[in-house]
Amino acid sequence: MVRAYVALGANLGDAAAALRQAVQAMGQLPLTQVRRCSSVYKTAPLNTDSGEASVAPGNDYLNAVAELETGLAAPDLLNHLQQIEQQAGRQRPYRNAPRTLDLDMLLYGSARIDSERLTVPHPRMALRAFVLAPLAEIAPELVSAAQLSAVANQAIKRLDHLTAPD
Ligand code: A4P
Ligand code: MG
Repeated sequence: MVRAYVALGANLGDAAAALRQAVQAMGQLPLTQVRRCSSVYKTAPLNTDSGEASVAPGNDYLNAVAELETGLAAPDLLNHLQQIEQQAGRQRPYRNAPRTLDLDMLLYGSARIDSERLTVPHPRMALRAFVLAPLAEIAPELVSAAQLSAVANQAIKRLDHLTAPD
């Protein structure tokens, strides 16, 4: 079994419901349990395409991070995450488009993966308070104080807790 971390994001439709349903759906994947979920954070839309973070136009996001324990291989887990995105009505009209649900694999154990479909650790995670803050909440050993202070200027607001399904 491998411990994997998934970032959840949504800024279209009922984002809170989409995050809750995604946690439930991840808990029903084969060989997979949801071990922990962070709080939900309300975050300004961010563009990190240039390698630096800047606020982008669009609705605020809800973001969270979940810890999974999984026996799925990383490419299989990615397939399942993409199926859950599809079930949430995800469309991809253009890069960084508003989305009903985005599920990004942040970490898959200590694996380093660089294939056409999958890069792990997620290459933009260190630029994003909306990833680092919820990750630090459930796995403080994975995020350094220096990393958190590097994104401390990004506006994020902690809301309620997401609950792992029984
Ligand atoms: N892919 C490669 N590595 C991974 C990985 N570790 N996890 C590939 C998931 N997918 C990975 O993703 C495009 C392709 O990346 C996939 O087909 C997969 O094979 P996508 O979700 O279809 O497209 P996207 O959303 O345009 O790209 P991506 O990478 O999810 O976008 P980003 O960079 O994650 O940015 N601001 C706030 N406040 N909150 C957000 O959640 N999200 C984004 C999306 C921008 N700004 C945001 C937020
Ligand atoms: Mg994505």
